[in-house]
Amino acid sequence: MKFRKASVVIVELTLRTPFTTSFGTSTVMHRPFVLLETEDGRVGVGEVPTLSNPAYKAECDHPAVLTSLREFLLPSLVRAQETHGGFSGVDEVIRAYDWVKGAVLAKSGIEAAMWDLMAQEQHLPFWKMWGGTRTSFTVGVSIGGKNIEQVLGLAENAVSLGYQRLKVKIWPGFDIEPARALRERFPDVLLQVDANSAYDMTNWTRLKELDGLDLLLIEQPLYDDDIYLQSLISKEITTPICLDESIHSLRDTEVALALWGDLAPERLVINIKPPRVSGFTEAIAIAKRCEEAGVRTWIGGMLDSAWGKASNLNLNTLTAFTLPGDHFSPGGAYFVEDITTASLSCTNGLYTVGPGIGPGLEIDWEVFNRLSHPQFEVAFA
Ligand code: OSB
Ligand code: MG
Repeated sequence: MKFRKASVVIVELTLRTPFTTSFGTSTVMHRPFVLLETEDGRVGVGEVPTLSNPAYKAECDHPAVLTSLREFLLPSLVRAQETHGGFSGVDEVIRAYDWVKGAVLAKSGIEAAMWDLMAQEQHLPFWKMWGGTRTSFTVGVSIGGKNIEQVLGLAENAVSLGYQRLKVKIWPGFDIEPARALRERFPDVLLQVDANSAYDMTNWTRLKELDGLDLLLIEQPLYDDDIYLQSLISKEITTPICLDESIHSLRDTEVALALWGDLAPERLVINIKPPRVSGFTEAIAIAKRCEEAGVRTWIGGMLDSAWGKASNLNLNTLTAFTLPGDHFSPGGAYFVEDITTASLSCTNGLYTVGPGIGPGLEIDWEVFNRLSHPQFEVAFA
């Protein structure tokens, strides 16, 4: 495959329901999309699910992603094409920019665009390319509310639509009460909480009060860059700890497996977000390694557009991803207007993949272009 041009645009997506986490409330997302154009005129699309600033973690903001793409990643692709004449597949694309440290979200946008081109060339849905077999599976919702009433309202709506798995955002002072209220209201639902690293070594012990509420897991209680301290507190709290922010690669996963040791199958869970681990290739490698170690995993979301969500849902067909992921908004569609011709839908909390090429949905170019702010283009020789 030979490229003619890469362009990066920012698509402005407005959330239907504002989303609150320990690091703030999001309403409008400015999303870089990588458009890779081949010499024969096909276009591959990759979303980079950025947030408005680096409060979730480093380099997840759009200014950082744009810089990495413009200054380092896309120029590396241009040089690799000059040297090798083209790319035979996704692995060769990854190899072109592998020398860049970090920039996991930015890298994932290029990889996703390349997967889209490969899918178009092979006329296959992602799930078939990835060897998925489970065509129907349970999906969950992530609730980021400002107060108990709002959380209960969003949960009520999700459960009435048939969702059987809820995740709720917590932070110091807004933790035990919302979790207890949800558990009392929904005794049988799969319930988990996400702290987005809002606790530290002085106040985490408060979370021990969550043991007894039969939670599936506590996501990222401590520091975004820590694995070790979370492995220590995991020995003192019976609810499993799930790592999100601190896992970027298979190597990070190996560190967690080693630190949890024999406790890993029972006490460790990994949230695998493809963009946070540089792309689908690494996401699959992590899931398979965890499956081998008997450790549970699931696919997290980043309030992605329907394009990104549909791609992640294809990944869910691999049985190595054992728990339901974050894929649906409790308030209905995530965005006032999304960029695909059809919206994502599921029945009774179950999603079924279809025969559609790539993610299984198509870009609505009228909406995409109308919501896009062009940023830059990189020409290939
Ligand atoms: O920590 O999982 C997170 C959204 C933005 C940033 C971080 C996180 C989230 C979510 C996922 O909770 C929400 C979703 O995409 O459904
Ligand atoms: Mg999380």
